[in-house]
Amino acid sequence: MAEEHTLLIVKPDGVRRGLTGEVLRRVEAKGLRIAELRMDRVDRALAEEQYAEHRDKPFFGELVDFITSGDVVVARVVGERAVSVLRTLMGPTDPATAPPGTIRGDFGTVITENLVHGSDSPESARRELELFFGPGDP
Ligand SMILES: Nc1nc2c(ncn2[C@@H]2O[C@H](COP(=O)(O)OP(=O)(O)O)[C@@H](O)[C@H]2O)c(=O)[nH]1
Ligand SMILES: [Mg+2]
Repeated sequence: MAEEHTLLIVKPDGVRRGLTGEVLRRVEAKGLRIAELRMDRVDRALAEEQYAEHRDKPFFGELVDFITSGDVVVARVVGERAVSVLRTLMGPTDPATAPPGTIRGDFGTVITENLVHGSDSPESARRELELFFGPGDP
């Protein structure tokens, strides 16, 4: 058993399009558990910290503008290998080529508006969960 915690964000496009329930349904149906959940608004400082690894990328400004453009839903998701299981449910970054059956593959075409964020490693998950939920569980 290797239960992990990871951060899920339903991005502003997902919330605006009424897909929050669909995303959470898939997470729960897969067998992961939603341990904490809230609707939130990401300010620029938090967005820049969350996406610090992308600071020098050409799309950084667009990414920060987008994630701060509307309400998001943030969740602490827990379960066996939760980090990689959530990433598999999400699908690859570009929804235009993400396979059908994945969240990104089923609901989008534009890379900036790819519906969901999920931590990419247990280390990222710890860092990002602390940003959004404060110190606490792993
Ligand atoms: N416009 C644009 N946005 C990108 C590109 N690569 C990544 N992004 C956006 O930046 C977010 C963070 O990138 P990354 O961590 O590499 O992807 P993720 O972990 O699959 O979300 C992605 O979810 C996309 O919304 C790109 O080449 N162009
Ligand atoms: Mg990432």
